[in-house]
Amino acid sequence: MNTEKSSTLFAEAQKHIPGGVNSPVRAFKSVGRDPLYIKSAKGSRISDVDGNEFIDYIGSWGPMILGHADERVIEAIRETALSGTSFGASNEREIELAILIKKFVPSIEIVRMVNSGTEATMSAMRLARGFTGRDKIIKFEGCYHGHGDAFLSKAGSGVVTLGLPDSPGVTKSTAKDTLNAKYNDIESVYELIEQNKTEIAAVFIEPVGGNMGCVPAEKEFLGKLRDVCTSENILLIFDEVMTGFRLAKGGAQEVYNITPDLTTFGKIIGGGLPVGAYGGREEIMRLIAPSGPVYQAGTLSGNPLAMTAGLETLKIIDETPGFYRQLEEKSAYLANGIADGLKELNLNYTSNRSGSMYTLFFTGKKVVDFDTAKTSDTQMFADYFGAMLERGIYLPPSQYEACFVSIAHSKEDLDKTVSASFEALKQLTGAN
Ligand code: KE4
Repeated sequence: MNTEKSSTLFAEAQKHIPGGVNSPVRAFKSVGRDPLYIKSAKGSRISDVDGNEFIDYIGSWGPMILGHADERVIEAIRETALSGTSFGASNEREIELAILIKKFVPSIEIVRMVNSGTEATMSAMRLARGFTGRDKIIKFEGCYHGHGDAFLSKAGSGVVTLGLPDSPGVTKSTAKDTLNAKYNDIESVYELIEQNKTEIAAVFIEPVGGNMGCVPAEKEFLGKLRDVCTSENILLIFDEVMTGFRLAKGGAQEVYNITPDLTTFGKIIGGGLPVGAYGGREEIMRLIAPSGPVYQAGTLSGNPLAMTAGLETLKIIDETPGFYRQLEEKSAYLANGIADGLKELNLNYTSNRSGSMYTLFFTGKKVVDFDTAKTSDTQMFADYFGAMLERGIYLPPSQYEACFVSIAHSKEDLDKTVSASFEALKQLTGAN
């Protein structure tokens, strides 16, 4: 496969941009290749500057649940842009999107728009500290909540992909207020609460982990987490930046039927433009300025262009009969097809799936947390990534990321992916 233009661009980019990229995990570092430069995308397909076309399972890391460049979303953005992109003043689309988010996610009584998932989690953390008067937070090893200082300890996504120890630049005083528990291990949470009695403001969790690869929370674990947060007056915050509007209309909290106190969103609610949001119980959200003393602000928050893209995306989801059933059927078809190939080749690699989030782990262990995810053979993953790319399948360039299936992925796409996976694994393992 010719990727000369991408490599030339990457060499140039490295003269001007840190590592040549504006987000680390895009650098393809852990898969030992130069990143591809993408020229265009449509539906399930993405094309690079060398004219190679791929079936895309990154989907901009989650936002493109409708597939790329959905005509209805593009038309809505185009039309809105003609009337201005950002006013730094209120516009009615902010109200429409807030109402639609509340319709989809009943636990949201009040919601604030921001411009990224990182902003959403940082703001939710400040709010939790303001509401409880407590300083510490519990997060889980392997979860990633954006690059806010407090969250960059034992984090997933690009942090673990690049093998970075907890990031330099985070002060000791900040780090001491972040406690790490083990995912799916309620005893590790009880222990931290016991050791830090009445000092913990919130527990942050990805209800389905997507940043150590796809690792769903066990229902009993999440239920016990809810109970202990309630009894200890600790806010339970679901980081649904990735799972929100992906796993169900109401996200993971609908799938698990568990109500958090606050929820953070991103990705899909921006429809491909930069948007994040956080929201939840009115008595908590009312503390946010200007209705309360906890300050948070943003020049482009709620801008009409981004609101339009998110609104149009959620409206299409809302108006498409059986949207999530179709997504589930496509995702199950893909995962089962790949699993059948593993069986036929007598390979005991494991995989996890939650709705349209899926990861094939190159380990024989059941992956239930960060430690078991890290038993994966990342070199084998890198080889598989390359073999799939050569066969026209564009996977997230890290063992510790999730694949995303969109409603635009056709049966032909899925069949091509399943056979590419079988051929790639056969080639790499020499299995018959
Ligand atoms: P952003 O600031 O990247 O919009 O969102 C941060 C974030 C927060 N919470 C969760 C659960 C997330 O998955 C993310 C961001 N996800 C990664 C992909 N694993 C973004 C990709 C990237 O860093 O380039």
